[in-house]
Amino acid sequence: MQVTMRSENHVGYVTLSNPPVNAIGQALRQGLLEAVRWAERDRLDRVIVFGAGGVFAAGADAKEFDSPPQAPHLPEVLNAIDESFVPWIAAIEGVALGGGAEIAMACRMRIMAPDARIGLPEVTLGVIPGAGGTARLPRLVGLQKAVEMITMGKPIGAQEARSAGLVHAVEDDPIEAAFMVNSEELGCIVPTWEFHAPAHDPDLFRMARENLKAKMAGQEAPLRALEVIEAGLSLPFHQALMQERQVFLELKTGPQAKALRHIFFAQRAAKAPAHLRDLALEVRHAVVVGGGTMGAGIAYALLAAGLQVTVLEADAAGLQRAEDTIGKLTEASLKRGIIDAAQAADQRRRMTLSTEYSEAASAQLAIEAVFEDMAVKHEILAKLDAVMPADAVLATNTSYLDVNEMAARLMDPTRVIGLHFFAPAHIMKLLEIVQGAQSSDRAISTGYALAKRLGKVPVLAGVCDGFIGNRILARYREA
Ligand code: 3H9
Repeated sequence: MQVTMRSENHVGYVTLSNPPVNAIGQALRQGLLEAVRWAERDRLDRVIVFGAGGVFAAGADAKEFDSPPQAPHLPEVLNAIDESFVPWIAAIEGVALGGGAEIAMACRMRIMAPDARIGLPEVTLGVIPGAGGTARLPRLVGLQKAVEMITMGKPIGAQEARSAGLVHAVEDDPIEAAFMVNSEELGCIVPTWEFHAPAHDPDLFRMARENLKAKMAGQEAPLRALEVIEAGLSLPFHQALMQERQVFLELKTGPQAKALRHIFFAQRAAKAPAHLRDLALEVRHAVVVGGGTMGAGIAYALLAAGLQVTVLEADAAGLQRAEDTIGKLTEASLKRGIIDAAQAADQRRRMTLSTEYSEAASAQLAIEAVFEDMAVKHEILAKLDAVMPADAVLATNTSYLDVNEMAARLMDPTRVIGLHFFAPAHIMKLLEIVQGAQSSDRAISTGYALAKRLGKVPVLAGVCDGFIGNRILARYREA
């Protein structure tokens, strides 16, 4: 059962349960519709809907998008919630994305946990919201915010959602808070579909259109979403929903949505295989050898992920260059608002720059990122091998050299892997994990865990010239 219901003192508790992220497929839609009828039949005072496993719902089950839609469809289920005489309250933990956010918006009230996120990321899958998102969100937060959230697809945090008027409260325990809501207050809240649509603002749409053409060039869904929001403003609510649904269904089977879905599932499929998941060494302190462009970028990525980082360089000039480059990356993050001053100070506190290999003695991972010279790599790995704990992982960021040859001279070649970053290392998503002939499962697993911690997409490569990314690049250049 993907939707479970229970009631206590006339309060209904409806749990969405489709692990791991409560994706909304046919069974969940059916269960929700039955829950609406159950709550009405039992004349409950309110229904509190929440997700199992600390996640509200990650949206429609994108695995269903290749098949014809099966009833009941999400828009009709959500209309039933919105129009019900029993008020529903969404208690949001984890994420409420896409159809998950649309469920929440069809409820009379929304309460979010402080670390939860809500949003309509449909455009990132090449579609637009298909269950009322383009009609309900502008009614709740106004045009500007709705256009931004729907066309850019970026979820927002609880405080921002509260300021925007998308949620009514931010509480540590949203289910308990939903139980505590005063019945009279709840009874006074108008169903979302009865809210007035905001007034049309042609300038806002013109500017948004220009912005999208520049920022999301070539992508169909963001511009179609904009059209649908605009057209919906002058339509009665249920007609706005119908035109939205039509565009959603059209885009869903189109080539852009198919390609973006393929990328989404391919990236998830690239994570650690089951037999490697629990073997990783816990990395708290990492060493980066070489503070050039690549090394500094790697060091910054590790700092941004909360690790203690030591950068080793050959001499004082190298140290100065590394410090300057990392400093510039910090400044850029500060300027773009990715981190605040306190976080920048914390990153600086966690960084050490040194010429002494003894600084690596307490680290669990070292990544060498010096220039491509086998003799230099041998020397560095030997020095690390001598000072680091026996179970520490030694990684090379080489782009072309033979990882097996590097491992062969060490006392324990099983602890050597390649961790091939792409420039700029703190931004590019791909991380190639290069498996040597003798690399241990533990070392490979540590590579996967690091990729997850850094928010990167890991891809396992064998030892060969250029691994995967650079081989693709070579063919591309040839063509
Ligand atoms: C939509 O909602 C349309 C509606 O408007 C209209 C409908 C009518 N479907 O990423 P993870 C799987 S469009 C199916 O590794 P995390 C994922 O494949 C949707 N499966 O975890 C993986 O499976 P496996 C709009 C999904 O903690 C597992 O869950 N929503 C979906 O790093 C764990 O995922 C979105 O675009 C899905 N929608 O991140 C949100 N989502 O274990 C897309 C996840 O077999 N999802 N799975 O490899 C995300 O952004 C992230 O998955 C999330 C969790 C942040 C939720």
